[in-house]
Amino acid sequence: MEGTIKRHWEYICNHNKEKTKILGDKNDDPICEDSENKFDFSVMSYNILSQDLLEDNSHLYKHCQRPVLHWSFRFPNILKEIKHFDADVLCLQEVQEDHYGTEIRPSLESLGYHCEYKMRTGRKPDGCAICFKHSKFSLISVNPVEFYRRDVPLLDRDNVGLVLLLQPKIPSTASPAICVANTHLLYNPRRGDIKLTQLAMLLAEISSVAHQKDGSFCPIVMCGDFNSVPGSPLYSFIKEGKLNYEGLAIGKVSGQEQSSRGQRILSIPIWPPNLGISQNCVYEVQQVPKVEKTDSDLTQTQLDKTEVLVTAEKLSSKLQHHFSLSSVYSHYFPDTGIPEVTTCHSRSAITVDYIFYSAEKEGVAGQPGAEVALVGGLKLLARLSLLTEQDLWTVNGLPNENNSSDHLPLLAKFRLEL
Ligand code: KL2
Repeated sequence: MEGTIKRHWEYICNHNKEKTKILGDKNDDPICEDSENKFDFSVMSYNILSQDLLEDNSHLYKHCQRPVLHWSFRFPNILKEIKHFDADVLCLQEVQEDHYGTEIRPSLESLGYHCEYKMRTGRKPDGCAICFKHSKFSLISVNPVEFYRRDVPLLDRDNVGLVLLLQPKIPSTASPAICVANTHLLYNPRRGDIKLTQLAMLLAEISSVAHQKDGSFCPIVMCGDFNSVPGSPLYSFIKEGKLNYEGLAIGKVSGQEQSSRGQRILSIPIWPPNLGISQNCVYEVQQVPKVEKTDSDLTQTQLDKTEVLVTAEKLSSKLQHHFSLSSVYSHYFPDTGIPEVTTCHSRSAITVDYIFYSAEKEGVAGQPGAEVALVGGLKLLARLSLLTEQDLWTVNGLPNENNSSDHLPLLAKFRLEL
């Protein structure tokens, strides 16, 4: 058809390297490609553009021909795309509740998906969905996350996340569960303080869901629209597992906009202690000061000392998390250095959508006393190539006749070695 744009599968060349077996001495175990001891699955992350948000922000879609903006035109296209790619897991954002109930969920169910949904709080029309193929997984747990907190003034926005724990269906072999998270972080380019706190809340929930009995984490896939660009402090925090935000302006966190005129510097700490999330992005167990005597026996001076200690501990401008996460995409075309884009409309063409995953690592896992907690590894097999802004303007930007959101779907194929 005229105006269609081709995306191809990129197979990731993995010059791998003998796998380090941690358990036992089964060195006679053949490590071959067609081994039975694997579980392959594919994941799509797709912001499908809620119709209400499209209509509220109609200035962003002036470049579009009117008919392509109707939901009755867009939804069949989106469904066709989902059906065509046939991913085992779908992480969808901007899923409008009324459309979810009447069309999206029934359609996906008839394609063999089990669907879970978390609507945004407040009066927001949309939410995040995670759908998975019955044939591939069974559901262990559903864990919605609300980033709105009545008791934390900073957290006055209605964004949400959703974390599922899924059990791969494999004959005869035991498999760890897989933790799949989906979110759509706050858009406001100036409020990096809120974005980082929302991310910390999602990471804390993932920690709690992915945590296994032996203290390690099961494999993790974290998808979504993070409203932050590659290389930004928020993005780097996800990938590096640490961030020193001292002196960082709140408008610089996401990298969506250049100017940080008149912007506040992030406070230390970013979120208050009553959120119950540590600087390591895990839920805090209620900390009781370790004192021999009961509270009533303490003098005021002793209490002051305790407080000072607790405060000193918390006055660090460093964030951490325990996962080692890789991005499915590399965000630039290797030959030209031109950026990939995941969203394109009249005001911007940038990457804000990601599929992050806990990558298989050689040698590190199982080292006694390793600093980083053990995270189950996935191998990236392939990804569906993204496009440049220029590619997209040759088909009139987004949405267009064939691509019915202002975002592109991201797709990855993973392997879990058992
Ligand atoms: O970046 V987005 O689009 O995933 O494509 O996330 C938000 C924005 C989404 C949910 O809040 O609505 C879009 N200017 C541009 N886009 C906006 C604005 C705005 N002022 N407000 C919301 N969105």
